Amino acid sequence: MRDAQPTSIYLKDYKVPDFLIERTELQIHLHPAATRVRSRLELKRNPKAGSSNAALVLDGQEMKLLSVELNGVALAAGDYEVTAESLTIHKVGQQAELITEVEINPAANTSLEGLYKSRTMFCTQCEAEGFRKITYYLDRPDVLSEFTTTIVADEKQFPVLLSNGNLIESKSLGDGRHQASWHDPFKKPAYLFALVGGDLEFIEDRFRTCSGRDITLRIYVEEKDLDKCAHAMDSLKRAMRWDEEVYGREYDLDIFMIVAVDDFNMGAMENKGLNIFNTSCVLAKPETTTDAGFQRVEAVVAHEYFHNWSGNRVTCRDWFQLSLKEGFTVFRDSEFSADMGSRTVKRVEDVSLLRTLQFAEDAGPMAHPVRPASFIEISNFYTLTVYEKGAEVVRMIHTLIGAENFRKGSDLYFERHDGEAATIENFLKAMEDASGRDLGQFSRWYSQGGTPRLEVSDQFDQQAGTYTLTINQSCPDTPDAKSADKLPFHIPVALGLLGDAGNLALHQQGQPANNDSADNTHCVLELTEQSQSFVFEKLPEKPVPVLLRGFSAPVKLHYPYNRDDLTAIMSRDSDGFSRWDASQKLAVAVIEDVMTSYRGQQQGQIDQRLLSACRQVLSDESLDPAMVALMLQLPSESYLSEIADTIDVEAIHHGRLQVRKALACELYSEFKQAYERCNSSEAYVYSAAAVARRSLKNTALGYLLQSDRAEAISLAQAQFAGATNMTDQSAALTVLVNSELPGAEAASSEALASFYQQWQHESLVVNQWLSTQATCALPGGLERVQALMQHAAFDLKNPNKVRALVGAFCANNPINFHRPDGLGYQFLADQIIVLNKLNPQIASRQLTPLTRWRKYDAARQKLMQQQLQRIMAESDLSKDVYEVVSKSLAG
Ligand code: B3K
Ligand code: ZN
Repeated sequence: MRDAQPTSIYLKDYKVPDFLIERTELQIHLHPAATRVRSRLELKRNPKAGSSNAALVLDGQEMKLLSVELNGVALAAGDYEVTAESLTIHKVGQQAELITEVEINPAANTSLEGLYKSRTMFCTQCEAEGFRKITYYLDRPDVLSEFTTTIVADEKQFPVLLSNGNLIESKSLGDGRHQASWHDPFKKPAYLFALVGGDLEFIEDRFRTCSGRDITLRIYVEEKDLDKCAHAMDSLKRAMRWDEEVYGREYDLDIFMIVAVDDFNMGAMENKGLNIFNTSCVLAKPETTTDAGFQRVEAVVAHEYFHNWSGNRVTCRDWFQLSLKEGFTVFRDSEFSADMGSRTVKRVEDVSLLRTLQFAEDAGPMAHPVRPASFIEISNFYTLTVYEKGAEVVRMIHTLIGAENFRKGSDLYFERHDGEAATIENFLKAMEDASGRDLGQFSRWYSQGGTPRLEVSDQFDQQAGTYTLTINQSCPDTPDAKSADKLPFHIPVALGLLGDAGNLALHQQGQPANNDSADNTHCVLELTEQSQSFVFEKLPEKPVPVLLRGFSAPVKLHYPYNRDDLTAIMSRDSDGFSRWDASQKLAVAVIEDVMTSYRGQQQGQIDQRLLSACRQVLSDESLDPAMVALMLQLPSESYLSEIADTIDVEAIHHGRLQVRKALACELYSEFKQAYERCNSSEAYVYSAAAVARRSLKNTALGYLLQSDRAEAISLAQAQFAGATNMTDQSAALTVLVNSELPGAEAASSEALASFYQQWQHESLVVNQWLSTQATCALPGGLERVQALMQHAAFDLKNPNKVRALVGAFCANNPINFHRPDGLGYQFLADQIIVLNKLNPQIASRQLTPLTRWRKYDAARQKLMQQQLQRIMAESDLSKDVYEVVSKSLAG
């Protein structure tokens, strides 16, 4: 919490540290309210620092300093200076040994940053700046040290004591306490430190690395969760193998541990050798976990494991470089998931997320470049831009230089910077050196914020058989720069041309013919100018351009497709992503028709082309059922809001719903058939094929319940009652809860009660139950959520519960959250004000929906601003909340 106006930190002010810490020895006596931390640091002056007599300034917060000893001499109070955020010692020589002792209070730590209690165990979260709540330290990622950690605790209450690296000693102290010592041979910054103490059980497995070393793998959980670890363990082994095969990366310690904790601010954390996970990202079994949950576990386990190289062995010089590890690692985990399941499905999921949420971030008041130039609170910059857009930027490098050069570049990067704290320039340089390509212009993707916009026009010369595409690029204003001051990006635009019978051969003027390539119907144009034309020759007919195949760049592309063009792409293009994208564009156009009628208080007509395209997709049994499901799912209200200039909450909700209902009624028997075709009684397996079938089945069920046939209710009830896995059970619950059919209300209440009765002891399943109700779009949403806030199952101190109820309601229930009287906004502000004191990171995250006020009508804008101002007037605002609220209100 702050005492003065928080200040910004700038990338341009980066300075190397004055001191380095060669070795760090910690002795930690765990006690809920009074943990003692003794730290022994071997310091030396940094030869690269300018000053040779600078004072030693250590970061430290929220702790009681008990003693300071420098080179064997206890310091008197006058020899050092302590503030709320630092410990300064003025006279320090070339080398020094510093011993400090502090006392901290983990039980009172509700921010879940530093050392804290989750249920009965102790655990830590240090990234980005949590280590400074454990001891005084140079808490910055470019100070890498060799850590030895001894943990002392009550033997009965905390039989398991873990830290990074290898266990070097473990013994009983004979007085009811025991201790364990861990040594991590790899130098690391403090943000990768971890400690766990608790009454935990584990499952164990082994992995033999490519060079023949045997690694012990353990997943630690509370005893009740031991039956939910197998999927994470399998995922871990697959990720380890994949990283060897695809990146040549081998694991380096003798043991790799994962610990599951229930109170966690995000998904998981890549601490060296000791990953700490939110239970939601590690526990999975068919009865309690949906397919989406299984997928998330696989992806997050892989992501954190991949950080061992992209993040830990090569770390970041400063927090502005965050995307160096996060963008790259998201790209790595997303390729891993693509290889494990369906590549096209994974691409569609990633692009949907990016276009819905990252594009909205890019257009909002917190927009920032992939490498921000400044921040007030770094925790606010673990964003979709740094992660997902950062991954798209790495993907574009992969597209531009090709898979082989990309691998050479990553090898070079890891080899050059192993054991170092690197920058984004270092990464780009390795890619340039490996490929011989100049990425100078490309690097603007890291420094210019906002989503570029491409305007495409075309011209066909029938006689000459030439087709000219002209692409103009621009990028809107963002807080970092005005549109006019932004320089053109280097943008790969993947392309195909579609003729009446399929994809046409491409002969690009001025380019060598690519006759020997396996596919001469696909190419990647490189846009580098503000406006550029590309000419294709020898075309027998005017083609439909299929632009941005595979979503080759994170941009908004505008081309005047007509609806027949879109149905042609949907049915004939060779790129699965583009077929899906065309289906979404068509659906958007049709929903927009209905929205226009809704505004004019007329009954809208649904364009028959959408109905017949959906009918065709539904009946084509040769298609991957997962893709069929994705093509049938209408664009979400959040996506429709993102692409709107001004968000018309009611028109979007009712327009989309009307199209959904029309499809449900008109295609009832097709949906029913698809449902039956995909409904199997075989035991649950988690495989791409089985997930795909369940996805289509449950998408079909969703439509059936939006039809006018009351019989659909018994279908959902039967699925709910007979389900042997959570995917089917929760899908049935969700469709019942959202149905307006006669009889649905009673069926829904009954199902909700029985679901809770069945699963009340499974916290993660209860979260699902909370979310399902929080996102129910029927009238009365706020009242339902307010009642659930009082339910025994809810706990404002647990981030998963907050996300499941408050987060789901405010972000994913627009028609109820944005009710015209503003009570939804007031509700959110009430929660933020309480959370600001309990857990600033969670408070600031939950704020997002209010920050988007500029996109709404005048009346809503005013109501949202009022709530932001109300939060701003609170005393004791955390830096996290202050930054987001002040930036949202500014300008
Ligand atoms: N690196 C962590 C995120 C830490 C967030 C700190 N506020 C998890 C991840 O991206 O893998
Ligand atoms: Zn990460």
